[in-house]
Amino acid sequence: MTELNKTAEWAALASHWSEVEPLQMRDLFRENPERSEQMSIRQCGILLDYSKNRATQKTLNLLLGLANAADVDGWRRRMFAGERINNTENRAVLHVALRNRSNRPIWFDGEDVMPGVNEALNKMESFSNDVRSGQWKGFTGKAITDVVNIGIGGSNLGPLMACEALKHYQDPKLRLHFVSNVDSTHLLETVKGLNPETTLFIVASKTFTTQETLTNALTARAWLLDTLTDEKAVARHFVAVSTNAEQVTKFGIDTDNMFEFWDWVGGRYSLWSAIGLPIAIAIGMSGFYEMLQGAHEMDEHFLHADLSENMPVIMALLGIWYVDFAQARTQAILPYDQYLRYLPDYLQQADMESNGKRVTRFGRPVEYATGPVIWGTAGTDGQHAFYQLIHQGTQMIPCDFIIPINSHNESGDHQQILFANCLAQTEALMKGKTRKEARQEMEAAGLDAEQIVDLLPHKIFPGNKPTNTLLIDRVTPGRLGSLIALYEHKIFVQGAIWRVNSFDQWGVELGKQLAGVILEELLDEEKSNSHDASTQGLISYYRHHRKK
Ligand code: G6Q
Repeated sequence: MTELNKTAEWAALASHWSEVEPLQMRDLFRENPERSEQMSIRQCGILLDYSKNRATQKTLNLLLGLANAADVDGWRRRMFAGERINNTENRAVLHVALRNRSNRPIWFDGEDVMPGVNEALNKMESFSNDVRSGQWKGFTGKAITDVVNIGIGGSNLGPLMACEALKHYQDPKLRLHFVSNVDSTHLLETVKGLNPETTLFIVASKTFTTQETLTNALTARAWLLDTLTDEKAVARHFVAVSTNAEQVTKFGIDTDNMFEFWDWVGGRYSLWSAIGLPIAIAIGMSGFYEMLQGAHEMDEHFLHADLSENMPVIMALLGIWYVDFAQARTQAILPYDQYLRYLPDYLQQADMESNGKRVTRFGRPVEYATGPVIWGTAGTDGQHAFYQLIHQGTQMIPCDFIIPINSHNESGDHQQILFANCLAQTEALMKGKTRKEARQEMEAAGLDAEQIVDLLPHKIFPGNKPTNTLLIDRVTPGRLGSLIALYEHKIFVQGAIWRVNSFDQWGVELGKQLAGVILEELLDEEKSNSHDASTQGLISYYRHHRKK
């Protein structure tokens, strides 16, 4: 198979970049009044305006040629058909089944997975209803007031992000907390002030072997028993979400209190499964179903729409355009909504763990850049911090601006100000400020000729900075579902084109192994001193100062 960067499609794009590089977006808009209309897609309650990109129709055609050559159509069909496309773990990738609200059969190894999916949803429904209504009682007969999710990575970021995003729909009497870091401060600061009699812990771990989660869960158990003293209390205050019944039992949680999912659900794609239990408890199962429905609508769009009108595909292709042909190394996710403040963190994991890969799925080193660094923050805060570098730094940083038109917390003119800021940024990033405009502005402000000469280079904005703008009506469970599914499929398409396996995470597994080795040596001085001088020195320093 020809290396990706040796294909005709790749070569055409590489030479096309030299045609596009000198073009100014402000000229493209002037020359084509239809540009915004032509470069927008409306789907699943999301308007994607991708016209502020350094791309022409020819660019899109060439990118679509690359997608066709990579058989993106075949890959999307194979994923939905339950093929084992996660080849290094020999697993299918079927998070789409978890939100398959059409309930049409989805086959894996000759078996329809939908009855199992529905059964798991029913169990979540009945449990979340019981907790919300107060029917589920703690050991001393009191209703639950606080739910603490203990999990990390994919078993934390999804429910954390979604519970924050959908806070408006929560009953304030039932509080949700998330503990992920193995630093005891995280757990102990979280339980400070909580009443063990009314606290429920959800231990969320796909493997149920993750050191951080199990350590936190054991400490939480001890905290509970410190007050409730009777081991039997654990059954009323601990539930587990996992694929590993054996380890759950070993930990001491009854499998009746276990919510199952399957190895064909990747950790970072698992908030649609029982890992979403905190979301169901927070907003109710009807809200959770709405979120699944929103994601399902995006799945249908992704699976059936022509690639040229396909929202995730277009976003994926533009991403590849910048990473591989314009050498952009990072991408910013900028949600203009406080409720979406954890979305950049969530997408950071989704994208970087999926496409942060250096070999193809066949094990050959890639000869081109793959996943970019994903980062960002919510609202106007970033404008007063890092936007400087986006406007006038030396790197190209493509940005996604995501904003709802309506706020759940309308108050005075806040929402208009927020919206105006968002659009003003995308416009300024595209247009920039020319020498002439900067000069005129300073003249109008009454600066003298000498000051103008000195300041002019600093006041020029090159513009031509690429952005996507995504508008939604409001942050609802349904729209959140569509938005997350949009990014999941974008990541999938990029992985398909880059020929990487987007569904394994050997780098994460490495961390899990390494910590175990050093831990033993920290605890036991007799253990081998087989590290490099730096690591060994740091271990000795630690031992010495811990003793003191
Ligand atoms: C996600 C990754 C990783 C994983 C955590 C927690 O795709 O695999 O972030 O979710 O390491 O793993 P457990 O759920 O098994 O505890």
